[in-house]
Amino acid sequence: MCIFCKIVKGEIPNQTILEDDNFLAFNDINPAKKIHVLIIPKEHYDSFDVVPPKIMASMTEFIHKVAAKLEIRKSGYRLITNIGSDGGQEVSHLHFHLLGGESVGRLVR
Ligand code: IU
Repeated sequence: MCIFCKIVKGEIPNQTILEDDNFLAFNDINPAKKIHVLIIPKEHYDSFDVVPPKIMASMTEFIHKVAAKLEIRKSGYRLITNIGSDGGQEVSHLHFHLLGGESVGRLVR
């Protein structure tokens, strides 16, 4: 079982920000910014590349709720998902990095 599936099952502890029946948001163990939250579907999908669009629609709603709870919708944030080896993905369970709480700078020049 993958590490994020173990987190979903409660076998590995996490600092939960928000949870519902289908999604979980928790603090990254190695934060890159003041706010660094990972948002995952509880069901396992290897990456964004294989997630059904219907799941993404409800995941979008959940991500909005996470950003609202963190009170960063006005100040802004960055949302990233890495896909596969060239994309720099280390954990093969779809996750979005939500980064904020400070300026995250420019990603592409
Ligand atoms: P990536 O997109 O797959 O490269 O990102 C994986 C992230 O998961 C990375 O930021 C790790 O710090 C984070 N992480 C975690 O929060 N808890 C864990 O048990 C493991 C990785 I393994």
